[in-house]
Amino acid sequence: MNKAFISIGSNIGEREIYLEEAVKALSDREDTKVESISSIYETAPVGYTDQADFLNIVIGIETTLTASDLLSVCQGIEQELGRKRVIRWGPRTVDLDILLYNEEKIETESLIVPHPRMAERAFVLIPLLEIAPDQVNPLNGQLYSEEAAVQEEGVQIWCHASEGTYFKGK
Ligand code: X6L
Ligand code: MG
Ligand code: MG
Repeated sequence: MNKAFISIGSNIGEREIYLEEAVKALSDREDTKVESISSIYETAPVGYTDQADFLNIVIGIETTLTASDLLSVCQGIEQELGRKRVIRWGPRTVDLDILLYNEEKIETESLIVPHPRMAERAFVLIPLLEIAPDQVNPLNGQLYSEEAAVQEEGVQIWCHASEGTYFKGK
């Protein structure tokens, strides 16, 4: 069994529904178990800033899929949920990015793991550290929690993991 972490973001339409549908699509699979789900964070857009705020989460999964097959599955879910690639770094119904796959370093034409620059993105690191505070960066062996002071600006809790109608327990 392989352990992976996936960042999921949405900034079009019913953002929470897209997150929920993406998690459900993964958890419905025989080959994948969703082990942990962070709180939902509302986050200011990074990269291309002239777009709506995102909802972001990070999930931890166990899967028998290879990293390459997991990427295909994530891209299939994005397509199912209506993602259209219009502008680079632009608005999207849903985006699933593989952050980590075991403690492997992967560099192929289509996939780089750990996700490049994930350690600089608060909308990734804050939810990751919530569910995996002891996670080590496979590139340098350092704890993500100690690598850099996490800049929390632009990232706030939107729905706490322990609260409400969120998809925990469904
Ligand atoms: C210089 C140049 C500095 C580019 C930063 C950062 C580019 C992040 C792209 C960058 C640069 C990205 C999300 C987002 C995107 C998301 C929030 C990206 C790719 N996805 N902002 N921006 N949440 N809050 O999921 O991350 S586009
Ligand atoms: Mg992304
Ligand atoms: Mg992506």
